[in-house]
Order: sequence, then C-alpha cells, then structure tokens
Amino acid sequence: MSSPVRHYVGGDFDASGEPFPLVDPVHGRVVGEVPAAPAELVDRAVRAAREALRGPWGSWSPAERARALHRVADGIESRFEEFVAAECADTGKPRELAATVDIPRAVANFRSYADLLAGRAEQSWHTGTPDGRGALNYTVRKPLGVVAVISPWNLPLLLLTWKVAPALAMGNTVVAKPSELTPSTAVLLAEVTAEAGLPAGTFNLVHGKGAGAAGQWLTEHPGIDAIAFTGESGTGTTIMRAAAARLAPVSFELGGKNAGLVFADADLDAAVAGTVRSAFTHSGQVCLCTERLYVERPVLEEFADRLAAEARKLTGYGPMISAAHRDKVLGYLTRAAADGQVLAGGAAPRFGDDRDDGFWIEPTVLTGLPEDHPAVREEIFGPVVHLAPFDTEEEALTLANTGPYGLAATVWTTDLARAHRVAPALDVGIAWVNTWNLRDLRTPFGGVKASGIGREGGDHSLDFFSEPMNVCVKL
Ligand code: NAD
Ligand code: 6OD
Repeated sequence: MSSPVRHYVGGDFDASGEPFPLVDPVHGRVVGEVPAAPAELVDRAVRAAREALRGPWGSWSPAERARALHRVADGIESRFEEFVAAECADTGKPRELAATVDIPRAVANFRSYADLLAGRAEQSWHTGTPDGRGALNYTVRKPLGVVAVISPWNLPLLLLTWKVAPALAMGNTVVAKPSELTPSTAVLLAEVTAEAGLPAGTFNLVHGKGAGAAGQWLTEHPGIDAIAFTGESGTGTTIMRAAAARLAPVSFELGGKNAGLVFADADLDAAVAGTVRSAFTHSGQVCLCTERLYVERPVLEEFADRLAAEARKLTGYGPMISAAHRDKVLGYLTRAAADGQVLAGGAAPRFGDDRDDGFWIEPTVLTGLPEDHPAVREEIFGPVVHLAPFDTEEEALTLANTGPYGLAATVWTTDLARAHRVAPALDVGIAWVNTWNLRDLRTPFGGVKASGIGREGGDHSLDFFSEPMNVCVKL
C-alpha cells in the first residue's frame, strides 16, 4: 500500500480539499481517495514556488542542481518497488511494464538532464568595434520562473518527470498536477524530493481534476510563468487560451493517430512482432502507438492473418484506465464492427473472475473501414489497429500524412534508399524505421499539427525551460 494521496506545498504534505474516489481499473473497485486541491491551495503552491525561486533554490549553482537531480534519481531507485507497485495500482498496467519502462525511465529522466546540465556550454562571441578594442558578447540562461507541469494518466511518473527534471535542472521551481486518475507515484516523488534535500517550495504538487479545478486554476494563475502540458489536443487548446492571456510560453505534447507503413520488401516477422508492440503496448494507451497500419497490397493478407493470430494469443495485457475510457473505446469498436471487419478482438474479454468488473478490452485488429471513418480518423487510445492496403510509395505517404495529427510513424522496409526517402517525408515529429519507440533522451521529441507545440528531450527541454539573455561587454 503506497502513501495516501496528499498535496505537497512549500515542503509540507497536506490533504485539504473535497476527496473524490480513486478506482482500481483492473477490478473496477474504489481503492482510495484523492483530495481535490481548493483554489486557495493552488495559490499557496504557486506562492511557495515563487519564494523558493527567490530564496534557496534560486541560489544553487548548476553543479549543485545537477547533484540534487542525481539524488532524486537515487531516491526513486532506492524505493523502486514502491514506485512500481503504486504505478501498477493506479493504472492497472502489468508489473513488467512499470518495472522495465515507467520507473527506470523516471530515473533516467533525472540522470540524463543532470548530466546534460553539467556538460552544457555557454555561447560567446567576440565582436569588432570601431576603436579596435572590441566587445565580448556572452549568453546566460536564466530560469523561466515558476513552471506548471500538467501530466496525463498513461505513463504517469515517466511523463511527469520528463518535464519536472529539465525544469528543475534549469533552476525553475515547479507546481505539478498529475492526472486525477493516477496521482500516487507523484506523491512518492514529492517524498523523494524532500529526502533528496530540495529546498521547500522547489517542487510542489497539487491534485485534482482539470476543467473548473486545480488544472484550470493553475494554468490561469498569474504567478505561473510557463506551462508544460501533456495530454489531449483539445485540452491543449483550452490551456493555450489561458496561457495566451498573459503570453506565458507553452510546451505541448498532445494526441496522435499514428500510422505505420509496411512495404512488401519488409522483414514480415519483424514487422508483425513490431506492430504487436506498437499497437498493443499498455493496451494501446501510449501516445506513440500505431492505430493505422497501411500494408502494401501483395503482403496485406499474410500480414493481416499473422497480426490477427498474434493479437488473439496475447495475454498479460492491462485494462483501460477507466470505465469512461473503456466505453469510449467500445463505442468505436461497435461502429467499426458495423461498417468494416473485425479480424481479432473487438469486445471486452470475459475472465470469469473479479476482473470482469474492470475496464478491459481485447487486443483488436480491424480492416475494411473507409479512411474518413471515426475509428480510422480519431485517436482511440486503446488496443485497436486498423489495416488498409496501399499500392505505391506515394499513396502510402498520402495516407499516412492525412489527418489532423502528426506525432509518430513507423516504416517497415528492407530497402535502405526507400527508408531514407519515406521517413523524412512523413508529417510527424518522430519516425521509426524497422523499430518502434526506441528512445535516446537527447533527441527531439514532439509532434506537428495537432500533436504538439515545441520539442522536448535533451537540449530542446533545457532551452524551453530557460530564457537566453545576452550580455555585451565593451573591452
Ligand atoms: P487530458 O488532456 O484529459 O488530461 C491531461 C491532464 O490535463 C490531466 O492532468 C488533466 O487533469 C488535465 N486537464 C484536463 N483539462 C484541463 C484543463 N481544462 N485545464 C488544465 N488542465 C486540464 O489527457 P489524458 O486523458 O489524461 O491523456 C490522454 C491523452 O494524452 C491522449 O490524447 C494522448 O495521446 C495524450 N498524450 C500525449 C503524449 C505525447 O507525448 N504527445 C503523451 C501521453 C499522452
Ligand atoms: O518517451 C518519451 O520521452 C515520451 N515523452 C513518451 C510519450 C509517450 C506517450 O504516451
């Protein structure tokens, strides 16, 4: 049993606010409660963050901050099993996923930004002047100030720390609001930041819902200097409006409807296995998951048979996050079954035990739907992939590039020249060739079109979370 869900403001834990239920998605049972931060507490968190910025944290050198981030990483590692258990309890994801992806990546997020910060160079220019003595220009990077970090429920700690770590690295203070559905690992993180000696007010945590609650109050708060948000594109629009009112910078990682392209020359074993991962990891509740797969016509039938067979064999997957999300996914499946074909899955599984009250959906393979069908056009965010044929490279690109989103894509081919032609022509922020979700944390991460604004990862994050200032010294 992990710590009770509490806010963390100015170095103190606090459970104020009307509680709402925390539900276990595996069994559909209420297992705890989450206090909804009142507006007064959100305000206090922003003020505590401002004080820490002016006070102790603001005076720490980059080297001291880098060491602090490593201590946070050490703290997560030392309580690894607690973090894994809390992430699994909130999300229902299999232990293996939390233990090999979510929690190790949270550790890596802190370590990689600490290391990048420690090795970061500053720019300088010698400038000619008429008197021949010249001038020295150099750039200093200042923190933006108090940053709001608002994160979703699918990879709760991974996505929270992906923003918190670089924000702290650059000397900002943070008020974080995790998803109301998955608050627990953020509480453990708050404990770890305290144990790691971060000054009170450097990292603050408030819980609650978005609209009309802590999320909205945070984004509209005049004391918030920047907003880093991951979540739905529609929520991004709302948050951008709030940020626009005071011209606060935003970094947005939003929704996707990611395409995969399988060419007839692909290694089909690798393409099938890769698609099983890219479509069904965390039951499709990863923004990078493939929901549309276009397969070159000569191999479509074989590919579809093999993928459907693998989908039917899958066990050990987790549930949808909530009853509402399960019902939304089932809504797409009902329409898809009426308008196309279901090759595998398509319904809620029956286990014959208490999981039948949870929020499960079978791994599902669809085909035969028109491109403008909601199941092909809209983000489902579940274990659902639709297969369609293409005949030419040009057609494949047109199909992949159609639609409002542009987050990620996969290309399966053994033709090197084709790989280098097709991948850069995709309207996405991230294209993988013959793999999926292979991450190097220094690379730019983000989407185009409705999938995001800005890039995170490596220097991109450190740049976003700081303001460059030029100093010109006449010599
Ligand atoms: P969501 O937009 O509903 O919620 C995300 C967060 O925003 C939550 O903390 C929520 O409480 C808060 N929020 C909601 N409305 C708000 C408002 N009006 N003002 C301020 N805060 C508000 O998203 P979700 O359902 O939690 O997550 C799933 C979505 O996130 C999917 O669309 C998925 O593609 C996207 N996502 C994108 C990435 C990426 O890297 N591009 C990563 C993960 C998830
Ligand atoms: O790997 C990452 O850095 C990242 N931001 C992943 C996002 C996954 C979306 O669900």
